[in-house]
Amino acid sequence: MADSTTEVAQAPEAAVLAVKDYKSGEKPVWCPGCGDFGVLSATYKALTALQLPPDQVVVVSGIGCSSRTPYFMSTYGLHGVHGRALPLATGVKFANPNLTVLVMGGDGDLLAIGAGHFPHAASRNVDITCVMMDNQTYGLTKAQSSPTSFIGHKSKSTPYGVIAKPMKAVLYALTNGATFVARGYSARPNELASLIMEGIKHRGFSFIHVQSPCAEFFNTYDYYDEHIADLPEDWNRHDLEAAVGLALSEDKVHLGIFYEEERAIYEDQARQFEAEKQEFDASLYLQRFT
Ligand SMILES: Cc1ncc(C[n+]2csc(CCOP(=O)(O)OP(=O)(O)O)c2C)c(N)n1
Ligand code: SF4
Repeated sequence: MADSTTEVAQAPEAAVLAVKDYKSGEKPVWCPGCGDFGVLSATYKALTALQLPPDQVVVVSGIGCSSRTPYFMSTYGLHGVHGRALPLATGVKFANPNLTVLVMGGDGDLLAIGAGHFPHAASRNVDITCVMMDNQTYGLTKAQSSPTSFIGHKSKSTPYGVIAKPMKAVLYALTNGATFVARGYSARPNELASLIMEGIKHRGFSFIHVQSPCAEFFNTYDYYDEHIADLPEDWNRHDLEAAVGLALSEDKVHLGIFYEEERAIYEDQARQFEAEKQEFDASLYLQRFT
């Protein structure tokens, strides 16, 4: 019988996961040039860099072109109800805190119908990573304006142009208690991959705002190629006031990590009461109503 040294020497090396291991085999149904291709590619790269087993990852989405992302990944996926990706993901993470949980969806899904859920996921600091593909329109339903559309933007739902001030996604995340806030651009998938990777590694609610143009209905590539700027090299990502100030006033569209903070995560805090929990006796409970 071989001794233990020989056994160790002969043990097969752990398999290395490659980008192909995160692909489901379903070809994305997005239009040619859609920014969401860049986001998907960046997500594959981030998961590969972290070597996360696909069966330990859950991608949760709502409804929209961007929310189709789970179909194209070999991880677990949950294509849920419009606007409800964050509460669904919170439930998944609570049920099994060992999983890596991503929320992937659009500006319509997360900032219009889903905007009421966003602050609560952020302030609770649930350990999930939310990647918002912001194309400033509703792509799936064919080009209505969204909460992030520019003032004056003419669409089927705003034929005279948008008159509402656009929501600032980064500011919304910062002021509601997100503990990791970053912005990327779908046309820079390598940088975006690093941001997603950092977001996943961060313990707490990570929000990654991605400018991801809709090539079909609102092609903003030229605009973003011109307006994108990196955060200053000496940017202090632990200064909340500076991050809020920049997000409020920026005339460029800054890329990088705006803010990061360590704070207790909700699922840990909630579990501290587990020792005190008692078996639930339904008959005793029902007696209260007899
Ligand atoms: C309750 C409900 N209301 C409205 C819709 C219609 N609807 C489907 S997707 C969508 C918006 C999608 O926009 P966004 O999240 O920005 O995704 P995109 O398609 O642009 O990626 C809307 C309004 C729906 N499916 N369910
Ligand atoms: S409609 Fe727009 S968002 Fe939807 S797949 Fe086409 S380019 Fe992408």
